[in-house]
Amino acid sequence: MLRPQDTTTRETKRLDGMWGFTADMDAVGRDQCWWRADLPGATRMPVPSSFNDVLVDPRVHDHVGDVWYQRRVFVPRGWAGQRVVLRFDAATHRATAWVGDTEVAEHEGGYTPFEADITGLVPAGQEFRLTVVVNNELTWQSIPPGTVEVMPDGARRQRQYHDFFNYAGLHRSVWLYSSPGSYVDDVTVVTDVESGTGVVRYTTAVAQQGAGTVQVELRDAEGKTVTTSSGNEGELRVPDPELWQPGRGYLYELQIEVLDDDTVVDRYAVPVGIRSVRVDGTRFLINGEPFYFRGFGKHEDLNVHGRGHDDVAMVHDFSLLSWIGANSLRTSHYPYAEEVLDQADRQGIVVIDETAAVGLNLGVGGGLFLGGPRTTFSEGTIGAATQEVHRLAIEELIARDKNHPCVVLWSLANEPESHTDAARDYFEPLFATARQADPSRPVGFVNMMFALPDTCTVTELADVVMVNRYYGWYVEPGDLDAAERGLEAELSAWSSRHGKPIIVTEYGADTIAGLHTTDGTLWSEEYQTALLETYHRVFDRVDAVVGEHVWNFADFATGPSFMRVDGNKKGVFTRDRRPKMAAHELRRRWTGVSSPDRSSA
Ligand code: BDP
Repeated sequence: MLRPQDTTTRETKRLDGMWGFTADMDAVGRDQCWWRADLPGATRMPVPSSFNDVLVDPRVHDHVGDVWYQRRVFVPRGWAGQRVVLRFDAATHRATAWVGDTEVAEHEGGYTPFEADITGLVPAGQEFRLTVVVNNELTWQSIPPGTVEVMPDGARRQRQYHDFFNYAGLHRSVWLYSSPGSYVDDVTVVTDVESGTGVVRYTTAVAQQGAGTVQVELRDAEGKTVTTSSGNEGELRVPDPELWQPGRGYLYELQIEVLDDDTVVDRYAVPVGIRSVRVDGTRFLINGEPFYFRGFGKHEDLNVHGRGHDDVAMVHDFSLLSWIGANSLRTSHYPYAEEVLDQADRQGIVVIDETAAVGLNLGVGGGLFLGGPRTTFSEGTIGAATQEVHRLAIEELIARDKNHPCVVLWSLANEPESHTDAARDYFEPLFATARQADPSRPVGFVNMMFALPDTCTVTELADVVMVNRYYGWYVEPGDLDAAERGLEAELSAWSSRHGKPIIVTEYGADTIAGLHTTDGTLWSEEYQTALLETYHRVFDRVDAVVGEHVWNFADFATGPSFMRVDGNKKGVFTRDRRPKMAAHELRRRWTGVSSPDRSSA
């Protein structure tokens, strides 16, 4: 799905800012048709944001169910005769929207966009009441899964199988945009490098094209025309191209025009990074060169904002990535805002793009927290309905992110159960879905320690091995010698058994910033640093390891748990982005620079 864009034929209007907001504590809003009038008891709520931490009200913070958003919107006078579209970048985890009294959109999944063509519902120059109900419940039919428990006093409590707070709301921008009636509906760009020549294959879908023709023009970063072509699909060849490379996000722009005779009916532009991605034995190649992933699993998580997108915080995080020498990140554990991928495209940060399928593993959450293990894959738990939601989520993710050069690998799930035949049955069709939606990128999933090289039933389907390992923390806590032995033995086994590149997608230790000890005890900054060093020694000895992503970039909020002290503290930065000692160690390893470095100050 294409992002809204201002061009000579299109206009956008962001509907961000203050909205009316009511948490539907008694679950009566749908029956009482709250979209038909002003919301009862509405307070003001900023969009984008998670609603949970904005108001100081534990009932809102922990609310399970519906919340309602409402505002008035003007359709600009100048949009008469245009197609008018309402678009939500994300509503977590599902939403229904009404324009006036008319339902216009319904969407499942908290991290991918959806839109509604509302042309004709409201004439240009007039206003309308926009109402959205957002629901945050996690069930066996949602990604991620969960269960809602009703307490004796009627209170509803969310049970979940993942380790981050269940933030919800309108997390990203809401838009009204115009386009002509005949418009570019979709563009797919796949690039390659063949004997030094850049190849840009494009396919366009034009809605109501009629007799119109498509003209494309590839421009370089200075805006100079490189080459042109016509037709709904084609191949452009760029001799001696500036490649998109890790650390150097060079972008061309593919300008697409729908022409009716000589008149430009619609115009849309897609940034294009020319690069190739391939897996060859145990190597991960970008532009034919072995690539080594250095970076983090992150979260979209910030004090007060929750998971609400914020450009200021995003640019700062990318600046920290560059300071520390990271070249990549994983969008753990859900698709991030498109602004993040744009920034990564421009900064040359390589991205492992993950779906929201986290917690498909009842042996962990179930065994530890819910009174006895349950069967993960079954019709009463994660079954055919979940799989269908998961399948759609994969398709929506790829449809949204397919044109970003930064994305080099799809991650279909984080730490699902993957040592059973049922897991294999569940995942096989999903890998097929991903490969069909995008034959150009490798596909994988993130493995958890319960499925080892000889027992994992899903790795065979993947192009790379991605593993999260916690030797020295959850396993052999405090014993880094044992951790070193265990990790090396296991990574060597993955390498010899599967012969695929290995990315260690999580490793780390909870660390209270400011806790220092002489003997490097658990939770201290010394222990986090020593643990990372231990892992790095092993990575440097196992050839098939092609990447290290520390868990986590920054401390982040979680649900209540006796294992968490005000959230997960495995951040290399604190939640307000101050470096712990380990940040300096990583910077030394990844850039060769010892900090603090004030040489340019
Ligand atoms: C891994 C999960 C991650 C957790 C991490 C941890 O993938 O979401 O936050 O463990 O426990 O199992 O810190």
